[in-house]
Formats: sequence, structure tokens, C-alpha cells
Amino acid sequence: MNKSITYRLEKNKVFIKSNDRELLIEFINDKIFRVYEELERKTNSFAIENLETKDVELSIEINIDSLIIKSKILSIKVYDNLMLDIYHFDKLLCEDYKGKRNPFKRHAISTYETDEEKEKAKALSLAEGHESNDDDVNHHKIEVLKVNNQNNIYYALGEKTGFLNKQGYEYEMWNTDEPSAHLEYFKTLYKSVPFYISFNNVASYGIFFDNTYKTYFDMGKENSEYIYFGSDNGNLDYYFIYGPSLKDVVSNYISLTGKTPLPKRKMLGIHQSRWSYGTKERVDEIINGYIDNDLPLDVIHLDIDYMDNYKVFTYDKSRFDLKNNIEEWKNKGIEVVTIIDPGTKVEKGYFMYEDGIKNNYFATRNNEVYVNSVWPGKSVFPDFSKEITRNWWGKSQKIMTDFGVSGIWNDMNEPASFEGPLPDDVEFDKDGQKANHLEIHNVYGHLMAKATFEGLKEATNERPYVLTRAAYAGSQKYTSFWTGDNQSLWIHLQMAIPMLCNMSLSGFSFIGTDIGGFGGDVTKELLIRWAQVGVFFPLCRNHSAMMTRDQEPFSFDKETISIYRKALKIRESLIPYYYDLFYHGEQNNTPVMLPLVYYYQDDENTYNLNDQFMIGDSIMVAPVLEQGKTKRMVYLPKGTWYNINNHKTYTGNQYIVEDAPLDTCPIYVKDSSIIPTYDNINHINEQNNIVFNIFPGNSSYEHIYDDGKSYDYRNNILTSYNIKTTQINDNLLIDVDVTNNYKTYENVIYRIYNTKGNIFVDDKLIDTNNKSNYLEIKLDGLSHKLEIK
Ligand code: MIG
Repeated sequence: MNKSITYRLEKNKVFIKSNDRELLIEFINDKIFRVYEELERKTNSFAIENLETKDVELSIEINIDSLIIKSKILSIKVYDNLMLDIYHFDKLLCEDYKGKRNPFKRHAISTYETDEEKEKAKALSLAEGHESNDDDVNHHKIEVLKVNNQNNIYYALGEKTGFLNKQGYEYEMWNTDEPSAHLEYFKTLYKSVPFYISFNNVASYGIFFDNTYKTYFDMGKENSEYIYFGSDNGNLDYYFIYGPSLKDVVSNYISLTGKTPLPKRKMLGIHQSRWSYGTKERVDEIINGYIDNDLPLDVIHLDIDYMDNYKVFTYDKSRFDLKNNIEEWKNKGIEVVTIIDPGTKVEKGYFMYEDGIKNNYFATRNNEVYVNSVWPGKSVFPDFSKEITRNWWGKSQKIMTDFGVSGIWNDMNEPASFEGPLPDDVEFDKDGQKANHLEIHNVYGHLMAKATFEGLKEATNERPYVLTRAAYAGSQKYTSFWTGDNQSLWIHLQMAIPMLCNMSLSGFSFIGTDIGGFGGDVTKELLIRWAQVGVFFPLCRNHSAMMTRDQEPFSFDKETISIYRKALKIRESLIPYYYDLFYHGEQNNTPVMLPLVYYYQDDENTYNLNDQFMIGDSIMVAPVLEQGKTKRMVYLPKGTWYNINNHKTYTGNQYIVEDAPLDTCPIYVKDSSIIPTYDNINHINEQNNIVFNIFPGNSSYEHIYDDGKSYDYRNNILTSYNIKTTQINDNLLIDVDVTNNYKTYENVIYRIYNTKGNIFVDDKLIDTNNKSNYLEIKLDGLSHKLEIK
């Protein structure tokens, strides 16, 4: 071994020294290790909290040219230049690229000989609005190059435009408020999740680069031989997260950065929003529009219009009497979420401003409170990097919950500003460590959401509902997400699916896009198609910008209302299924909305399926995403699939052409599924009845019944319906075992699909209600044994 390399082993940590550099390799558990080189001061992770490290037995081998660190599952070969290759036994998983960066050529520029000619050509091209890239390499202080296998697929990277597979594209992580139409070449949007998954069906892994500064990810764009990630600041600090399955990578990443907690049940319902709901009367009109048209609705969002001069934690008393108004709406079954931006109005006598100034809660520059402009005009920015500011902001949430508000929507928290971006040298306290805007920018929204979550929890002792636009890795612990200002464009409807699926693979479960599009005027057809797919997004919210065409379902004709109603009713009926998915998702680190590859990773046909997705492992949605289309090709993976629109079944492993007229979105249920639903409700509230929809096959399912809002479920104050089905030839056995720690339903309706025969309940033959598409039987909410033979 080269003498220049030495090491020290301390439990899970190996400190490796070579040529004045020190690299730390720390095993978190058998499948995750951290690679760390301190290039600046030490920092605490914003993404990872309460990290639990398991003891991992390590052995170290010394070779001529390298050091090999071995755990039970992984081994790492470290060279004296501190490059490393990662193996699973003998199988090479991830290899540092040993060459230099070598971008592809842009010949138009390199053909010019003199610098002068080049500059002139560049300037002309720029003047016409083209990019002015040249062949120079923009090096970063931190640059990690990994060998690119062109057969690998890269997933995750948080909220990015484009398709599922990121191979061949480049991205940056820098939270950005982007009002123009989001397109496939965009490098940044509102959220930063510096995490990618290298997928193939044998051995997948993820890399989480935990650096809050602007980071760069090139997934084989500048040269297909390698990918790289890097930054100009901070430390080299990344986690290698092994699978080998895609599922395991995602679950291991979530175990590192945090779980999505079970939301309040109500928030899984239907949300309506629009920038402009500025008076009590207007909100009444919207609510009545829903109720009068038999359209289900659960939550109304109040955008900035409700505030008194855009001052956060106030409302305009000439237009609302908030506490009473909210109570009145709640009596109709509708709850309220209000927006709160970070920008705090500079105004003498305004309590948030005065308090914040007195206690140094705001970000500073050159030792003075930093001022920029946002909606309220001149505004200052809470310094969420310090705990006392977060506590203050958190406590302020009570002002809103005392009005009866059920959740808080955080916007503009990139942070966005009207007088140009915040300068790099705006100062944040970071609990005494001091940090500049470059370091805090990408976690500003994350920390705001955290403060909001903790404040709401304290104020109500219920599960908080937070919605955020800006985020960082790990924000899923505190908040739901929407994808910001999309537009009423078909390409934005198309993009929603891969974007949301990659957000799920990045640990964000509670996600959605503005149904109908935020900017621009939606057409009837686009709104219908968007609603049909949007009702399946974990967060189901129609939202639009002020001054655009009205976008509520009843702003269009009767046909729109009736098709939109059908979609909303599907969502409302599926609430118990979504609730169970979130509950189990919190236990098992499983996101809710997923690309097909997550469940069918051995099936290559799923790898680039950008226009279909799964909700849990039982429901597959194959929406129409193009104008004028009334049929579409659908890929069905192995198994049997039941089309809920026409009640036909198909065998999988094939492409089919499905009818999808304007009023129909193809939706399939997988064999061996149990799906709990509510029958025809328009608002989520405590339900005494449930339906179990049973599709033949061998399966087991756990349905959870609890109060839907408190933390009691964590103390097991819930009733659990454990259903097990066994298929023996044409006979179906259904075992329902109820563990009652909350209460049981009054009625349980069993709907059994694709099965014929007589039903025996607890060994007695029962007269049943034979519907054309299923057998139906209504029982009490207790344990039973059903047999169909
Ligand atoms: O750009 O509060 O993305 O959802 O309606 C304006 C007004 C600021 C941007 C958010 C959008 C919201 C709007 N806000």
C-alpha cells in the first residue's frame, strides 16, 4: 500500500488520511454510509434530524494501491487520491470516474480561431437570445464524478421538469420562484432535493449530497461517460444509500431524512383555492357553488387577499369576520387554510414588525435589518435559521388557529422578493454560527415550514397541516407540497405526473399540482382532463391566479360540472384508502403516488412510463393528457386488471388501447386488492359506515379507523380492520379480524367483485343483494368470516 495513506477506525467511522486530506467514511447502518470531507466549518444537517446509527462491523484490508473497508453488505475501495469504488460483494455498484471532466464539443464556437472571433460570435449569438455556452469547463470547488452507465436510469432529484428519467440532463439546486412556463430544460424550480437514484433492476442505489448551498447535478449531459455533482461552497458530504431494489433505496432514504406523518383526514379531501377570494361573500359564493351543484368539497384556501394590507397574521375586518365566518363554513363541512408569507411589512406599530425588530428576529445585512419588497411593500425577512425566531413564528400560528384556521399555506419562501434576489451577503444567525444567504437560501422554506408545523402542533395538539412552495430534503416531516406556478397548458398537465412521481421517490408524499393550472386561461377540456387525474394526486387542489379565467368546476357548462363531479366523487370515496396509505406509508416509508417501476421493477416496460401512475399498489391511473384524444394506449403489468369504468378485466403483460371519451379516465384495480371506500359523501367527517371492495386473489389489508386528527393513533388508539382473503379455485375466503381500541363502524358493506356463488357469513348461508358487477352484503362492524362458494 502507498505509504501516503493512513487510517483510523473508530466504531462505525473510518478516518482516512492521504496527502494532507482527510476523508471520513461513516456507516449509518449496513446499507447507508456517509462520505465526508471538511472543507469549510462543520455544519449540522438541516435534512437529517435525530440520526440513529446502528453498530456496523467493519473490517479493513490493505492493498498495494488502496484500502478496502468492508461491512457485511458493502465494501468500499479507497485509493490514495481518495477516490472510491463501492461494491456489493464482488459486484461493482458505483465507481468514481478517474478521468477529467471533458465536456462535449460545441463546434460552432471552437471553429473560431482567435479569442476575439470567439467573443464576437458569442456576443452575436447572445444578442439574438441564444445560450452562450462555450467549451470551457466551469469547475466547482466540490466535484464528484461517477462513472455513468448509459443503461442506468436516474430518478428522484425532487421537483424537476421533464420526464421520469434524468439521464442526459443537468440540474441545479437553488430554490427559484419562476413565473414563466416551466419547461423541460429548466434547471431549477422552487424546491431543492439534492438526491438522485441510480436505478437498474439488479442493484439500485441513491446518493444524497447534503449541501444546502447551490449544488449542481449533471446526469451525463456534458459527457455520457460520467455524471457529476458538486458545489462551490460547503463540505463534501454525501450519503451512499443502497437498495438493491428501488423500493429499498427510497425507504432507506426516508429513514435518513424523515417520514411523512399521517395527515389530518380532512386534508386528504378536496381543496379549492384561487388568488382573489377576498370577501366573505365571494367565499360564500364558492362554497354554495359546490354545495348547490352536489360537488364534494372539504377545504377552502384563502390567498393573500384576506389579509389587512398583506400583513401576515392579520385579516381585513371590513371584508371578513374571520372567526365567525370560519365557524359558519365549518358547519357546512368546509374548513379553511390561510396563506402566510415570510415577508413581514415594515410598519411602525404593526406587532409582527415591532416584535421582530425588538428581538432581532429578522435577517440582517451590514448589521442592519435587511429590507426588500414583497406583497406588503417594504418587508423584512424572519431569520428562520435561529431557533428563537422559529419559536416566535411558531407561537404566532395560534393567532390563526384561534380564528379556527385548520392549516397554513407558506408561499414566497424561496425566499422570493420584488427588488431583485436577496444579496449573497444577507446574514442569518444560524444559532450563533452566522451564515450568509448562499448557505441558508435553500433551507429557508424548509425552516419556515418546520416553525409553522411545530407552532401549529403546539397550538392545537392536532396533526398540523402545512403547505409549502419552497423546500429542501427532509421537508416531508413538516409539510405538504404543491409545485408552484404551473400554467393552464397541456404540457404542464403531462409534466405533472413524472414531476410528482420523482418527488415521491425523493421522499415527498403529500404532493399535488394546481389542478387546471395556475397561470393562463384554462379550457373546458383541459380542466376536465386535469381534474380527472388531479383527484388522484395526494394533495387535490384546484388553484388559479387572479385575473385568469374562473376555474372552479361550476364556472363552466353543465357537462363540465357533471364530469368534474364524477371525478370529485371518486376522490371523496377513496379517502379511507388514501388515509390507510398515509398511515402505512409512515410505518413503512412508502410514498403514496408512485411510478409503475416502483412496484414492477423487473418489467422494463415500466421504466419510462411517464403517463401512468400507481396510488398504493392497488390502483393504477392512465389518464388522457392530450387535447382531443378519446382513446389511449395503456400498459398493464403482470396480473389481472379490473377497469372500474366498464367493469372489464384484462390480463396484464400487455399494451391495450382503451376508450377514454371526455367523461372517462381509465382507472384500474389490481387483482388481490382490498380497497376501503365511503359511499357518496360530499364532505369528510366522522363516518359510521365503510365499504370494503374486495377483488379476488390472496391478499391481506389493514384498514385504520380513528379520530382522524389527533396523535392518539401513535398510542394505538385506533381500530384496525385486518382483512385477509384466500382464493381456493373458485372459492373466496374473507377473514375479517377487528382489533377495537377506538370504536367499530356501525355498518360494513362488503362488495366482492369478479366472484360468483353463495355467501356464507360465519358459516351461515346469507341472502345477498346481487348487483350486476359485484356481490354485496351489509354486516355490522365486527369480526367475521365470509366464504363465497
Ligand atoms: O406570485 O399569493 O405560487 O399559488 O396564488 C404571486 C399569490 C404569489 C404565488 C403562489 C400562488 C399564489 C400567489 N403567489
